[in-house]
Amino acid sequence: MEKRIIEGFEHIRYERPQITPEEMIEKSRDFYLEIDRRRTVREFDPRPIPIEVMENIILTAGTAPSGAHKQPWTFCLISDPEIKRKIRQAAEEEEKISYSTRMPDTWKDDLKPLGTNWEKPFLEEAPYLIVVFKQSFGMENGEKVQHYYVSESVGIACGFLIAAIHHAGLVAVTHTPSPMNFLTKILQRPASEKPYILIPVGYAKEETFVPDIHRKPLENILKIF
Ligand code: IYR
Repeated sequence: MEKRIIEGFEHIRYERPQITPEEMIEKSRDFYLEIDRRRTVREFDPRPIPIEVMENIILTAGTAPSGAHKQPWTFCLISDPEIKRKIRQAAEEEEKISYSTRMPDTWKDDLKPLGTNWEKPFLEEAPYLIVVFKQSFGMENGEKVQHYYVSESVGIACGFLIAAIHHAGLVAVTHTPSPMNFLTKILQRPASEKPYILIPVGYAKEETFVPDIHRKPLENILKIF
């Protein structure tokens, strides 16, 4: 492999993809059309999924760019029914309070088209839960390691994760019970990590309906200069 030393650090040659503008148009469109079929699904088929699929999905998330390449994320993969039960119980306790007293009516009105409520059966029904933790700082050989742009980095990794789940033929719901510090306790994560998002993953239930919602058209999301 061709190497070069830049400011004292070894760099390796980047092999750029060989692709024509025509191929680029086709590939970018195919990718868009595939990603556009993704829908958030809250109802799962209990059919098991090979763990290798889940490992590949998490490897994909781990390819995301991150501040100073610190990779400030931990993905907890849960299939243990007892842990899922504990997570559901704790999440529903918080959500019950949120829906009844914490969330203003305007927020609940915005959620009506999606049909959500405090009940979260998917936390037990999905074959896997992925709980993503963001690492405020790292620990290496007992030493604190500074992390940068932690929320941005973990958010990008979650985007990759959600795309990988869809690409594997599975569905997910991005769930953010609030507050979610109960996840730190149940999963016994260190104080350097904060729960970021909880993503149940599985096959969609055979007969599933999703809200009839639409994406903003290009002219509403793109300004060309
Ligand atoms: N966390 C709650 C409420 C909720 C909030 C938003 I913003 C959503 O897009 C969906 C749900 C829940 O999970 O029900």
